[in-house]
Formats: sequence, C-alpha cells, structure tokens
Amino acid sequence: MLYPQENRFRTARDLSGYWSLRLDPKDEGVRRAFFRGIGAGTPIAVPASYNDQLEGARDYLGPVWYETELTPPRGKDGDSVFLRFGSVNYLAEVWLNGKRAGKHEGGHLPFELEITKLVVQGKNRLVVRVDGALAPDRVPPGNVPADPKDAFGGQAFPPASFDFFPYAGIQREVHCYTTPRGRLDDVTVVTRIRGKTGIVEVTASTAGQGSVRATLEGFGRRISGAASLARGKARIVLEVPSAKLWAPGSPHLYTLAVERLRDGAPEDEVSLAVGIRTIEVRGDRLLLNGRPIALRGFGRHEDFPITGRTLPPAVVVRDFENLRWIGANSFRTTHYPYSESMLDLADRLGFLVIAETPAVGLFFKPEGLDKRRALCRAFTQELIQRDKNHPSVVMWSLANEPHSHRPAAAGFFRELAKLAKKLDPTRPVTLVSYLGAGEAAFDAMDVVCVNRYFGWYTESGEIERGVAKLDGELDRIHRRFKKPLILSEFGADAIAGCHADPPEMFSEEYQAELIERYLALLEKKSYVVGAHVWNLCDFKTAQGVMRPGGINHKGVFTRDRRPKLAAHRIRARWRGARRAGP
Ligand code: ADA
Repeated sequence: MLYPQENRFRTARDLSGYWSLRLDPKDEGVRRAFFRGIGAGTPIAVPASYNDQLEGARDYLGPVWYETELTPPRGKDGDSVFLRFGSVNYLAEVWLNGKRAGKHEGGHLPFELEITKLVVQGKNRLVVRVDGALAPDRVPPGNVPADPKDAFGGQAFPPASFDFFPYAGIQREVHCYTTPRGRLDDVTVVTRIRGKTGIVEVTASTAGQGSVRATLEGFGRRISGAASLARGKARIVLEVPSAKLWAPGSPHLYTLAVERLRDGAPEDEVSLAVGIRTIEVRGDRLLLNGRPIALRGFGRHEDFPITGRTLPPAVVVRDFENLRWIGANSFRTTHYPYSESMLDLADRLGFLVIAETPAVGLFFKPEGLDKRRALCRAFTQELIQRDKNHPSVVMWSLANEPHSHRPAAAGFFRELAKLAKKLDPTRPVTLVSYLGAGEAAFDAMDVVCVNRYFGWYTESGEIERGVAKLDGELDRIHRRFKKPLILSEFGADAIAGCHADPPEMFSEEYQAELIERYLALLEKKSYVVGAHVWNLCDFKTAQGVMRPGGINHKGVFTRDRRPKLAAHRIRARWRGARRAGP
C-alpha cells in the first residue's frame, strides 16, 4: 500500500493535531447519532493512544468517539479523495458529514477509505468510533478464560492474553490525500544481484491502457526503462552496473520514480527508496547479499509514557541512536507491525528487521478459531502489502508464542506460511515459539525462532543451570528441524538502580550476567544466526503480580531510555569484538 505523497499529480494533508474525544461507556453513540457530531468532547492528541492522556481513561477500552474538522487538500477535477489511517486499535468505523465511509478491524496496520463522493470543498466533519475491547475472537486475543492448555488468561488486568498494555485509539497518522484519474495503485520492487550488477524489478499496478516508466537514480547513475500495461500491470527490469548494495554499515539507497503514462504523457507518479540486496537461507546460514549474516539486537515495543503505543519521532530517533550505540544491527517488530516511518529509518540507517504480525497469544480452541484464522490471514496480507518494499525487512514472523499444544496449530501455520510465501517469495518466513522442539509448525518455516528464559522463570536464581539447560535444548531443536535458529527472546527483569553482588534476581548485575552468559553460549552454536535480547526498553504492561508498577522491567534501557548495566556490558561485547556471530 503506497504511503501518501505530494507531487505534481498528488496532494496529501496530515490530520495530526488536537481532535475531540468522547467516551461511550453505555455504547449508545450509534443510537444517539454521534456520527453526525459527538457533541461535548474533550481535546485529545492524534496520533496517540488515549489511555494515558485522560484522567480515568487508562483501563477504559472503548467504545470512544473521535471528531475533527477536515478541509481536503485541493486536487484537480476528476481526482479521487481518500482517508488513510496509519493504525487504529482495535476496531474503527468512520463517518464523513454523517455518512458512513467504512470500517476496519485490527490495530497496527493502515487502511484507506475512498471519500470522493462524501467530501465537500471547505469544512467537513470527520467522526471515528473506536472499540478497543479485548475478546477471544480478536487478534491478539483477550478476555480468554484461563486454561493452562490454551492461554495464560485470567491473571492480568486489563485481561490481555499478551504481555503489553492494550493501548487503544488512533495511534498513527491520519492523512487525507488525492490521486489523479489514471492513478498508480501499487508498486512492488524486487532486487537481485548478478556479479557486480544490481537487478531492480519493478511491477506497477494500475487500471486502463498505457505504459509505465521507472527511473532509478543514485550514486551518479540514472537508469530508466518502460513497459506497456497488460491486464493492469507493467513489469520493468533495470540493470545497475557496479551497484552499491544495501547492508548494515552501508545502507545505500537509490531513489525510484515510477510514472504512469498515457499516450506518452505522465498522468501519475510515485517515488520510493530502493535498497539493492538479497536475503536467503542456505543450510544453517542466513545470507545477506550472498554472505553469512548474524542478527544482533532486540525485541522492542512501540511504547512511551503518555503517548502509549505511539512513539514520538524524537523517541524513534533516540532508540535508533541507542541501537547504534550498543552495537545492534537488528530488531523484531514485537508483537505487531511498527510504524512505516520506523521502517523508513531502518532502511536509511541499515538495520535488519524481522517484521511481525499482530498475532500474539493465539490459542487453538475451536471457539472463535475460524475468525482468528481469517484475521491472521488478513493481517499477514496487510503486513506484506505494506512493508514488502523495505530493504530493512528481511523476514516475516507469523506469530509470537502461539499456544500450539493443540493439533490444529500446525495446519493453521502451514497455511499461513504458504500465503506469506505466495505474497512474497523473496523473504524467509518464521514463527516465534516457546515450545521449541515440540513446535510442529516449525516444519513449515524457513528459520526457527525460540524464546527462552532459563535462569529466570525456571532455574530461577541459577544462571549457570539455566545456561546449561539452554545449551542442550538448542542442540535438540536443531537436530529436530535442521534450520537456522534465532534466539528471539532471552533476558531478565532488572529494576533500574537495584544492585547486588553477588548478582541476584531483579538486580542490574543479574540481568547483565544472564545476558552475557547467553551471548557467550550462542557464539559457540554455528546454526545460531541471531540473538535478540528481550527487551530494548522497559515497557508498560497490564497489571499483574509479575509486573511491579505495571511495567515489564526486562529492558536493558529504562522506559525513558537510560542504559542499565546490561546495556554497557552488551555494548562492550557487540562493539568490542566485531565478528560474524551474534
Ligand atoms: C515472552 C513474550 C514477551 C514477554 C516475555 C517476558 O517471551 O514473548 O512478550 O512477555 O515473555 O517478559 O516474560
């Protein structure tokens, strides 16, 4: 899905700012026609979760009503006008001037609604109803009755089946934008390498007759090609001699301009950044541009005080600065797609991203399973459609820690892996499991990702015993699946400022010692292609006996981005001895 852009054919307006909000605890807003105007509302910042902005709204998960005034950008006669929401969590229904524009289910992924026939020049009233409720047939699920076999339900408030706060609201930018009559609907870029030549294959989709021209510029080169449209598509292959490849440390980006032509005259144009790189699995290795690569990095959250699930740009910049400082080259978008601007920066700065769907805490009891399956297919499709052109995205993660004990799980993920590879045959697919050798779904994956907390949740207080247990188990998992393995989560809670010598649980020393011992073990495993510490930063969770102050303290940085002892020790390791290993 193309991000809104402004050029000679297109206009876009960002609707960020102060909207009005009204809680609707009795769910009477539709009956009282709030969609014609919500009446008495309170100022609310968009984009941002609403939970921490308003007194008394923290644990309220909807429905809420948003309202703002929209003056559309001035396009040309015959243009189409769209509304695009970067993310609304969880269910959004949209009205313009009292008329229904559409709806979308699922947070963290964009959706757009055409409003050409609803919008007027001048002032329009935009109203959005948001329902952030937790439910067993949603993805991610919540309000799931506790059942040790299926879900760690019941012990958190709000009752999420996942370990992060269920922030809700309009959490990413909203744009109103226009496209010309003969608009480009989509562009897909695939890159290959032949010797020193980069191959950039551009596929453009658009309706009607005519042709498409693609022009790639960068590093003193300007290479152009064109192709006629056939059945709504045009495919152009550009060859780049002595190409500057994209990789961490040298994230070379070209600029691609794609024009839609009719009788030789341009009618529409979009531009995007292109990184020439390849990613593939070969035996036990993960190869970037044909060379073994190891992922050093973190699981994270889009999480910050007051703004909730929305990271202010300055915090995004700070997080990348901290990732560079510590010597990381990678992160996983745990446990949901991150913002497009975050991935644009990962492209520019050279980070390897495992892009994950919002499927966390999935369980496979028959009730609601068909709905969860349909949502997982939709979200996988929406994720790949949104992020397929980012060179930084090197792998798709279909889920985090599904409760795969039930037989239905393996088939569920086999189908999902097939869908992902059909949509994007160029990237490896993975699943992140806590089952390990018992995760039958790994048979359908290209890479095996495992989360392990030996020495924390089990072997508590005994790092040595935990590491020894991990040593044997990783080998067992590799013997079973014979695929590259990423330890996608490991770590320990450390309350910043809590110190103990000898180390003891919840002290910074214990966290640092455990992480260092894990990293030392992973360096010895030739089939380990990645180490992602859990977590880059402390983050907000639901309330529960394991989360003091409603915070998960496994960050190696605090929630306000200050380094703990573990951050310094990891930095010494990752920046001290540069090697291929994680
Ligand atoms: C799991 C889960 C994380 C977090 C972590 C922890 O691996 O994937 O989201 O909950 O455990 O801190 O216990």
